[in-house]
This record gives sequence, C-alpha cells and structure tokens, in this order.
Amino acid sequence: MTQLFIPFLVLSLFTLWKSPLASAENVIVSGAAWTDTSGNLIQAHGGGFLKVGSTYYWFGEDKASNTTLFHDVSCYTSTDLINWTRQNNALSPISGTMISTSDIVERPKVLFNQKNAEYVMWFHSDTSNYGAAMVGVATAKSPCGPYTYKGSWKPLGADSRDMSVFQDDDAAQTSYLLYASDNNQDFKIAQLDSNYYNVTSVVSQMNGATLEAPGIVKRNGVYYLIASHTSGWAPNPNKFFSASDIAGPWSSQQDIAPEATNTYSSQNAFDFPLGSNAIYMGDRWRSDVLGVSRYIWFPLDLSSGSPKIVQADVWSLNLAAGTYSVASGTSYEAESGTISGSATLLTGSQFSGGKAVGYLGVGGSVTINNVQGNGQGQWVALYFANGDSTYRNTTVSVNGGPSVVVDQMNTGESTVMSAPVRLNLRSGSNSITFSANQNTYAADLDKIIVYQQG
Ligand SMILES: [Ca+2]
Repeated sequence: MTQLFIPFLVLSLFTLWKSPLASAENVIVSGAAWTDTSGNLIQAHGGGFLKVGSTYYWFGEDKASNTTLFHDVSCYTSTDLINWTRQNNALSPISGTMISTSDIVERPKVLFNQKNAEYVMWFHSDTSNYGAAMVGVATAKSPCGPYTYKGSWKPLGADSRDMSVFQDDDAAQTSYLLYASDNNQDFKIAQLDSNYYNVTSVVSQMNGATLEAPGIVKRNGVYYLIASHTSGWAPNPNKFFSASDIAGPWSSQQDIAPEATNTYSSQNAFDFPLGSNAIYMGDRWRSDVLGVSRYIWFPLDLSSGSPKIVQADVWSLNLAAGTYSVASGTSYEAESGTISGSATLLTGSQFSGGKAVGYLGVGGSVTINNVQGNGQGQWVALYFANGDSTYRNTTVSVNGGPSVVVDQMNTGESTVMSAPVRLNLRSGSNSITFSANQNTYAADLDKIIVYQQG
C-alpha cells in the first residue's frame, strides 16, 4: 500500500461506517457493510453457525483490531439469519496459553453434543507464524458460553490449519473434523469421539488436495464438501466434492462458481442447509484491513446434484419454507450516461452491451441520468472491472449531493463483478454521478442495477 492510498482508504471506511442504518433488514446484500442491531460492523469472520430451537447463532473471529492475532470469538443471535444481535463473547484470550492475544484462533465452529447436553467449540489454534498447526477445543453449557478452554493439540499428531466440523444426521449424531493437514498438502476427515472432545481416526484422506476453508452440507443423503484451495488471503475458485459416504470415495473437484470470479471474490466459511439447497457463507478477506472484510452469502443451488452459487445482489429467505428469492432490478448502462473529462468509452465482450466507461477519477466522471427511484432508500449494485491486484474505489453522488465512496475489489480486467451501495434516490428521476472529485482511478464501470428494496 502506498502512502498516497491511506488517506483515501480512511475516507472510504469512514463513509461506509456512516451509512444510514435501517431498523430491520429483510434482504441479504453480500459485500455491503453488515451491521448488528446496535449499528456496529458484524465481527464474525471465518464463521460457524448453529441453530438451537428457533434461534440462529453465528460464531466468528472478531477482527476489529485489524490483526490476525486473537481478539475474541464473538457470538451473535438472530431469528431470521439477517438481523443479528451481538451477545457476550464466546471465547476470550487467556494469557500463558495457546489462546493468548499473541496467538491465532480462527474458524470457530460449534456443535451441540446431545449425550452431554454440552456445546463444544472447535477452532484452528496456532502461533502467530502459523507454525503450531493445531486444533483447539472449548466447551459450554449454553450456546454463547462463555466457553471453557480445554486445550490445543495436533489431531492424531498431525498438522491441522483451516478446519471445520460436520455433524451427521444419524441417531448418535456422529461428528467429524474436516482439516487441512500435513503442511496444507493433504485434506483429512476424522471422526470425533462421542464427547466431541477429540478425534479418534481419519476416515477419509485426500493426498495432495491442498484444500482450505472446508465445509460439508448433506442433502438427500449426499455429502457435499465445499473448500477453497490455498492462495493466502486472496480468493480462488472454490470447489465441491460429493460422496454418498463421508469416508468417500469423493468425486473429482468441480467449480461452484465461474472460475474467473474466484468464487465472487470470496472464500468458503460455512455451508448452511436451506430446504433441499444450502446457503454459501463466505468471507471476502481484506488482508490490509481485516476488520472490514465483507461477508459474501449466496444461495447454493443443489438441485442438479452439482452445487452452484446463485449470484444475487439482493435476495431474501423464507426459512419456514426453506426457500430463497432473488430480487430483480432495473439496469442502466454506464455507456449510456454523460461522460465527462478524461473518462473514456471502453469496448469489450465482458461488458454488458459490449461497452463500459473507463479512466474514471483523476478528472474523469460519468453521470447516469433518469434513474428511477422510490424515495425510500434502496440498494444499487455497481458492476465494474478492476484489473489491478488491489482495491480501487469510486465516489457516488446522487443529484449533485454529497459523495459516498464504494470500495471496488480486484476482479481481473476481463471479469465484471458487482459491489452494492445503499442510496437515497428520490421518487421518480435521479442523476447519479460516479468518480467525480476523486484523485485516484476508479474501476471501469459497466452498468448499475437499481433494486426496489432498501
Ligand atoms: Ca455496459
């Protein structure tokens, strides 16, 4: 990161934190700044989910301090998977142990052990240089705990870094640890003992698979393993494997999203059952400011037997029915707008209508006119291409009003992806100006889609 970039980044974060908050959300908008019911950014990265009665629990890494080092495992509750209330921290640092503030605690996942009527948390436990490669276990009598730390160790004496757990639907609720082992080269699935305190034996092993960020969802008797490959904090094309037995054999890997999108710039964290389908819950890690890493959730369509992410800017859930609904919006092409200054029309087959507007910022801007609004605040998705290896961002001004800044992740030059912004459009016609008054280049703007929901 250059020195020049820092002031603009700060402005960008400040603007997002100041975004207007609705009292209750009813849609999922991936990539937006998700806030809890107190208005604070949700800090639950690398998350794990659990349903107890009618309450959903979300456990995750609190990365508000923008470091990889352990801060807290947070616990949030919701009845709709959309509006989340922060509860007490589930797990907090203990000095002199493997979960001190100079250690690593990642990917916390919680199982309920019915035999002991106990909640058992498993997590990746490591030293600050990721050299220890252990699992940690903690237990509690209530879902949010606080949990009592039991220890960290190498399962069956071997490495474990990125991991998850899976509870099967048999009467004994047999559960498994899923983990990247042997210096992240081999992927293993090991059965837990009846207390869920340790593993007993490896039931499946994929040598040389180099998988990370695993999760398993089982629907109609088929196990679907979702995982990324290894590329640090940068996203890669996450894959699925399927099997009729958790011990395998597992199918060869296949994509869950178009490869060029790198899983819509995200990494798997959890895969939550939804009717006969599932919800893909991922992280869009931002390694330079980890605490503003975004959550990327999409429907995971299992109807074909091959899990596919359904890209959706704005979507909603019917949890009782186990269904989802993807909102449709109105598209406006950037190239149909008024192009000003040094901004330039671009041509390319990756763009909607074959065109986009580039060289935005540093004196170039584009104004899209006659955008129909509803006067109630609504989501607008910006579709853009950013060929840099780092984020860009764009200013957005409605009807000549003050600018907000939208971060634009790297997408690759030939791939168009979207990022959302909530705008207060007036009822009827609006003009939206992009990239005026900014001294850095924004991504190339292809189009915007305006949704009715806010
Ligand atoms: Ca276009």
